[in-house]
Amino acid sequence: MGIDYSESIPNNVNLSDDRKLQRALERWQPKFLEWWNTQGPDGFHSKDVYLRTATSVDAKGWATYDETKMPDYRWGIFLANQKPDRTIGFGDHKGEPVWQEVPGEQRATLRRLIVTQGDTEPASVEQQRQLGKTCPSLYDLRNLFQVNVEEGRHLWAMVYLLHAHFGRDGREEAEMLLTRHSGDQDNPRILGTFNEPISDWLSFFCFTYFTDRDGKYQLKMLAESAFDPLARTCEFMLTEEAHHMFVGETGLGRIIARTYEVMNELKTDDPATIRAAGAIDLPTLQRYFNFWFSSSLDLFGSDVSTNAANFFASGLKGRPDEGKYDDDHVCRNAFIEIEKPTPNGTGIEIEQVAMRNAMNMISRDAYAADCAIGVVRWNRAIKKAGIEFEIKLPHQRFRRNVGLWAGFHFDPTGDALSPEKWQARQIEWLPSEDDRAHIKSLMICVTEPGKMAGWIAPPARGINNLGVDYEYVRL
Ligand code: BYC
Ligand code: FE
Ligand code: FE
Repeated sequence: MGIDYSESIPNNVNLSDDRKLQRALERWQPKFLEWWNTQGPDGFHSKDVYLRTATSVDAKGWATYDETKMPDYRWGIFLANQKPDRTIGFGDHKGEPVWQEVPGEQRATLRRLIVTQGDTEPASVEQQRQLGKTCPSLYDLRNLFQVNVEEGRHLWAMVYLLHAHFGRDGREEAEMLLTRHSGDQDNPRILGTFNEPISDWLSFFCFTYFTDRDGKYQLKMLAESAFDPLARTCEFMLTEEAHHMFVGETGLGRIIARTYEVMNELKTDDPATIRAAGAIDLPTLQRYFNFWFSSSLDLFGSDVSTNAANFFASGLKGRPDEGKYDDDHVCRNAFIEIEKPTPNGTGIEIEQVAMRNAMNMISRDAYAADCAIGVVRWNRAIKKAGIEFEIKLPHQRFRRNVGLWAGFHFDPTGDALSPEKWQARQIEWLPSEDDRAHIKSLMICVTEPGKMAGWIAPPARGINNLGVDYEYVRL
């Protein structure tokens, strides 16, 4: 089905056939725009940006590119095509037809999941609100705005589900998605990472690499859902998400490339000399990775979770790429060994738990393996440049605030530490005031087409076959 652009809300869900739903969404639309204007990218509302917009859900050619002012972006509601005869792929209801309506007994749980997903989308836009002012290039500025408008569309995707399937409660939740704000003392966003400030571009690239990747994995799990409209919504969101992964991976790769270029030019591995040359030394990068990776691991919830077991049993949320997990998609009598801290916190012991209860941990492991792929690639490039340094993702036990390891202390290799040792040594592993001050000092706005800030290498190519020096944002 094509997308109807003559409607005030572009959609492929036949919105005009349901006047009540359409009117409810049209009432939410100005509130969304008001939110965008006050909480979205600060200072760029009147600028033309080279943006892609979804125009069909066809795998080939689903987007068109155009110069658009962000407040005029056509945020719409697009679901992947319905698969006839799709059945539930896992849990107690495996093999039964998927649901087109929300079963009464699942209503509250499903609403909570959709609200949690929806809450992260505008949160990230709020976190990134000020970044445009310190863009390292017009190319990067455009990519930031592309990510921002698409996170805005992801909010629309969840709001559509809330309005279409959850009645008055859903409409109230949709309003609240615009009134919680990232970092707000009184009314913060739901999940931890989405209240962390993103005030520099190194953090932005770490966020798109590590935290948007949590998005990718959570969307993959929800794309397995027995609630078919949710599954189809998430399936299409994943198409857009691929670009967010790309921004993170290439952004970090370009920073690393610029760093080893400077190291080779100056024949040094001294962080102070590298910094003085206006680049980001690799140990500082490592500390930022430690921060964002550990924070993003928390987003998977507790390692052992009755919530997760219920989500799986009832068919609400599967494992990422459920089909890839062996033959057992019911996991009723399956067990798995997990590591957990001994009661006094100084050791590690093994325990058998029901597989269903360990679904968060299983998904987190798949996510961590995906995070490691880019690291291997970067290390290969570093080695090829003749430099001896290996980036390492910290151990999953490092700096955790959610799950079994929360409240205990571990170094990046996973060895237990006393609280005193942790206090004394964490500065080695996490961004220090000094690191942050250096990164901040590099954040200078570069807006001449094709020019890059000195701490990041140019990209290999531009957007949609245009040159790197194309004027992606007209300032
Ligand atoms: N911070 O049994 P537990 C994205 C809460 S990112 C604060 O341990 P459960 C994006 C939890 O909500 C993807 N609170 O975990 C990325 C629960 O509260 P309630 C977002 C946390 O429920 C970049 C309680 O602790 N999507 O799309 O099995 C840019 C106990 O929960 C945290 C989703 O997350 C935390 N880190 O799993 C833009 C999918 N972790 O319910 C976008 C929907 C847990 O007892 N959400 N809590 O009040 C879920 O599937 C689950 O809620 C979670 C938690 C996986 C988050
Ligand atoms: Fe998103
Ligand atoms: Fe994203």
